[in-house]
Amino acid sequence: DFSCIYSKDLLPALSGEDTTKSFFQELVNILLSYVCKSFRRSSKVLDFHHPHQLREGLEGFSLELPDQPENLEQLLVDCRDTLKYGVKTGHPRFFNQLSSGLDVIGLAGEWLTSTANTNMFTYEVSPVFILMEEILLKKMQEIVGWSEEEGDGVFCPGGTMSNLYSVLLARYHFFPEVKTKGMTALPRLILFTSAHSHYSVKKSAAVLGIGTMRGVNTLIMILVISLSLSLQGCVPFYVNATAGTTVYGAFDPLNAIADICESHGLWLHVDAAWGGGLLMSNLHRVKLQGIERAWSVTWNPHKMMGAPLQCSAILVKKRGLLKDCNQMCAEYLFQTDKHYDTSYDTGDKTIQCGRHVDVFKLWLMWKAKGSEGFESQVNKCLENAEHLFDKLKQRPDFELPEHSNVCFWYIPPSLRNMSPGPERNRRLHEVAPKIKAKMMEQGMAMIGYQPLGDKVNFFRCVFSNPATQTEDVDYLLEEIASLGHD
Ligand code: ABU
Repeated sequence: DFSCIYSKDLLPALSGEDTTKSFFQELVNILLSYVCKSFRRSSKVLDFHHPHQLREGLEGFSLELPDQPENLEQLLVDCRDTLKYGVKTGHPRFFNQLSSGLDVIGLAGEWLTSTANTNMFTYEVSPVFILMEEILLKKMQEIVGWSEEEGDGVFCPGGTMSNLYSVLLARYHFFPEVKTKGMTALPRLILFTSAHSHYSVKKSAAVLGIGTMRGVNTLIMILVISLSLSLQGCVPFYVNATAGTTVYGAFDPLNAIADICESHGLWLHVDAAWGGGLLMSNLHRVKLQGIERAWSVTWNPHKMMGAPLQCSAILVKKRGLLKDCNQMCAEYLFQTDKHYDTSYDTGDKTIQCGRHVDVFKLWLMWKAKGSEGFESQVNKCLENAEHLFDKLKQRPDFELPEHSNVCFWYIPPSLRNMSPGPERNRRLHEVAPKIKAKMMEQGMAMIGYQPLGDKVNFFRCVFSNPATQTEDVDYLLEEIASLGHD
């Protein structure tokens, strides 16, 4: 009974050890019950409530902050309720995001990381994690195909930050004076990315004061635009190619883009945040052929490799560039007269100061599965995608464009005999959001949708959850068809 016990009774309180242990035992029971429930197909993916309902407080679950301390019984109830009203992203029928699944070893790693509660800036406070980061980065660089002498990198808070690093480093590589003189010392810079690339590339250009970019649909456009811009006094310097676009899962032809970048002296970045996981698979890595020619690569193990959020790496071919570009030599942290090899004080390579430990969970997962385990996991995700694709092709009530994320429309009976045109598109645009709303109210599965270019709202089904089986894919289709039937 924790109703008369308060946080002040826990460690560091004198004789708080036993109470602390009991409190954690109870909390672990709550977490374990949630973990088991997350994998149970009979349990809901979510118990949806509108923001105002959650805000007002449900069944005694209040989000308001008190002036007086609450007892530990109440805190445990709050923990249970927090999980209850959240979304079970590890559920086999959660298809909503590129990052999904609940890897038990990864979770254990995350728990340990939080317990250690340290900071990744210096070796003196993070000796083991700093070395683990070095070893993981080396391994990933080797898998990308860089030589022993090449390669540097850092784990970042997400793919957007990794992409930001790539633009920052490319700019510094060509114009090191930017660090001290700023953008006014530079000519007008131009970067290229395809229309389907992740919006973070555009955001990076805005954040870094470049403020301009061209969306290019074909390779030849890079060539043509690049030449014409050079004539106008602008300096093209960077091309982002995507290996696994966010919506379609499409792969840019990396070798062809690398040829153009080489002939024009442009920095080639490959955003493999989503598709990077395929590098683990001998069967599927062919889609990323040419990635070894990139100057930088974004790769998010929290996507297809199933590491718990967050786990994203920026890999940089040129050693030393990260440090030269970002180091500020703060003397209170990065003293040069320490008694160990201070090249391991890697924090000054980053644009952050404090940095969360994102590496331990991935390191532990790699130990637990081996590279081969990741390969099977990735292959399984692709098999699920193929299964869905085959099923959709056999059904008259679904239509799909051809892409490697499985994107499709459900066609309700009332639209099946309508000829293509604006009216059909207008009505089809409303179908996916309506089905998703019903799906969320019901809570048994979850999938995302979006419009793109000239295409009206369509579903995007992504596979990164190793718990998902073909029966879950079949369930999803039936669920959509039954919710969408008019
Ligand atoms: N940063 C891209 C994540 C997008 C998604 O999960 O749908």
